[in-house]
Amino acid sequence: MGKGDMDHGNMLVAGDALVIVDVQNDFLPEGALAVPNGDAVIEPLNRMIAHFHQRNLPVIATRDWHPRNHCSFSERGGPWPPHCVAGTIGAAFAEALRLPDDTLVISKGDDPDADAYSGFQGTDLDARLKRMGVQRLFIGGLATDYCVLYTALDALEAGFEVIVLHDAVRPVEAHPGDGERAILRMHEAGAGVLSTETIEEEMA
Ligand code: VGL
Ligand code: ZN
Repeated sequence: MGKGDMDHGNMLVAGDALVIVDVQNDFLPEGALAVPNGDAVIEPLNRMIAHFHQRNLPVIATRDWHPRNHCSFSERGGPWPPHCVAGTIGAAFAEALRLPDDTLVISKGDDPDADAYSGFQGTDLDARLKRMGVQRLFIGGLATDYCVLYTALDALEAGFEVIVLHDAVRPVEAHPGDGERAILRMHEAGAGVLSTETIEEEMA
């Protein structure tokens, strides 16, 4: 069985963890950096959160957590409007996202002079996951073509198996097709790509 063509008969077992990427108000419709239909990820993610929580498997939530003068903001010549400034409502997790109380929250992008799309960049996520015995990550959230993409690629690089939750991600699509290209890149790098419904059908 090649990497990426995993056995679906072992869904949600010890060693699995759910990683929810940047489901924050600023990335939802009406937010400062709205991802089209970004709120559509919440319902499938809430279902996955419930499945992981029921099985006592770890739930991790990353958040974009920028200082006001972050280098990715347009006023500093960066590509984005100001967004997810640490401590603001825009940086808060979506109200409708039902994160368990023991969710491991990973903040990233807090260095004013470095962009950090990946939840592994400048954080202790790798070490913490390995200490918890995590081997496989189920990844969903925002945005497919930035933080989900780089988090998944770094996870593979760090030796984790990765399954991207296809119906629980949405792209910014600064360029049309970026979302599907990102899915393809993750798949080519070794990630499995599955819908949450397929996972539910395959669950023990
Ligand atoms: C993101 C753009 C800028 C993301 C973060 O979470 O995908 N995108 N900062
Ligand atoms: Zn950002």
